[in-house]
Amino acid sequence: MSTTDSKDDYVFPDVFNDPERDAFLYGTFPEGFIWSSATSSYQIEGAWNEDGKGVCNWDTFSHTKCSIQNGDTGDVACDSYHKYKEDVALMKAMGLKYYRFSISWPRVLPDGTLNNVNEAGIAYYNNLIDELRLNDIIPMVTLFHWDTPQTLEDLGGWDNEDIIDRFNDYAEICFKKFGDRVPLWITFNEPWITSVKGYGTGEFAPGIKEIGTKVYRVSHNIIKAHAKAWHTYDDKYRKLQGGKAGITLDGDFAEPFDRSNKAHVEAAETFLQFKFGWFAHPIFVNGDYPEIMKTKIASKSIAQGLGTSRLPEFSQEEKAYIKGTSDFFGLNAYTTQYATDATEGLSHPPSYWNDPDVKTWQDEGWPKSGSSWLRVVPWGLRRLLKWVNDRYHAPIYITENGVSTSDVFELDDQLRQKFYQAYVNEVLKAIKLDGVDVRGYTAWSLLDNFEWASGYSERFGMHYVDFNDPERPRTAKKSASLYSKIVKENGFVKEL
Ligand code: GBH
Repeated sequence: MSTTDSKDDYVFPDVFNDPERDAFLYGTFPEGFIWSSATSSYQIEGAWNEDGKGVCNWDTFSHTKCSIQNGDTGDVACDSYHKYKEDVALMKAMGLKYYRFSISWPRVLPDGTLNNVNEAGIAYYNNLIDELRLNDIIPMVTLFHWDTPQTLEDLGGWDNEDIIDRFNDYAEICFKKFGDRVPLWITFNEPWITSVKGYGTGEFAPGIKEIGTKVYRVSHNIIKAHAKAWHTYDDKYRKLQGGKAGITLDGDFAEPFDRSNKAHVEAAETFLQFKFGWFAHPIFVNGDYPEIMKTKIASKSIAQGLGTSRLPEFSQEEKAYIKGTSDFFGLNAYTTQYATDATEGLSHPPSYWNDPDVKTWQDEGWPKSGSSWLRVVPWGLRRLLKWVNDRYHAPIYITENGVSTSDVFELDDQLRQKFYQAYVNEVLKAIKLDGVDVRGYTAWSLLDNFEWASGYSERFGMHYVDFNDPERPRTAKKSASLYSKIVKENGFVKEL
């Protein structure tokens, strides 16, 4: 059998029928391309109350009845707090060059402040980093992947602007303690989620439902906290440590349903501005929100009888301080939506969902995964990369990309193998054919883990984890060897 045939198996010929767009591209990635896989603290560590760790918002949320599917919690998760050496060995076996993990803020600072530094927490991350370096794996570290110290959540969390200084203190202690061995820092993972799911829909911790108002204030504070931490790195650590610091944003790509319809094209753009632009425009462009957000939210707020816009404003000084505070664009990408214009009008109470006047949906024909929101659309990633590149002109690190299956024991994970083959190939096309500056790719996830409100019912791992076994054994799925082959070949080499 020729390899062309076997590659064809991976490009979903059954559902995607644009031969030019979906054709497989052979070739290799630029020299030094970063190949990585990712996890996050609450999703894998467990040891929720061990060795002096403080309580986080997700401990509280998952211990509250009916928040998480099947009553699951991250109390033990993958037990990576005790099994990190095994995790590193799995990456080593795959030939991965980088590992993206996150630090649990309350494991380092149990009450969220410098008043109490947990040496055992610092030791844990030192050990993990040293184990990685010993195995020639470079750490890419996220400071905030959604686990806020409960003490700070109790004071209003991200809706209380005091948290900006607390976050800066936390970021600085991490730079100080770990920065000699960490060349890449990510301040926030997907602030959109913290804001919209945490304080808007209430699906995620802390479970607050103020989707039209608080979400805008929360994001405002996160943007300022990000900028402050970046300046701290830039002013005090960059010269010494020589690393980079940036932010990771998430979002689905929005494809105009009909590209020849101007209203659809504008709607897709508006959707992307409300999703990425909300954070990326201030940070990468001019220190301020996208015009379309400012106009829409202000006019709706006034019509809703509010005296001022629900979208807060940055002062001139803040704009200058925020602009240019990311050394790269961290991108988490999973899926795509179709978009058209829609007249949502005014809602009472006001809502982030209605503010853009856009309707989105997914094509029923796109392959499903184990998550209701995630349909497999490889070509959307290439378009998204181009969209980000054209607007923000920063080197792009894909900090997450992956697919879920439902909770079944499956080692020959066909869907995930196809997914990685096809999506990574779209990244290659973005680089080679569109000239997009992509520097790295990160697979989500190394391990099956605690999938937030879905608990353990959705599995994203390249390694199967048995959550019923107290030892939490890990077993490689076939996707691990497929991804490992891509990494070793630095792309897709045609075998003759
Ligand atoms: C990432 O977020 C997380 O960083 C990671 O921790 C997580 O495990 C992983 O992905 C897999 O979920 O239809 O409006 O409800 C995922 C990003 C998930 C983006 C769900 C938007 C649905 C939006 N997203 N999502 S909505």
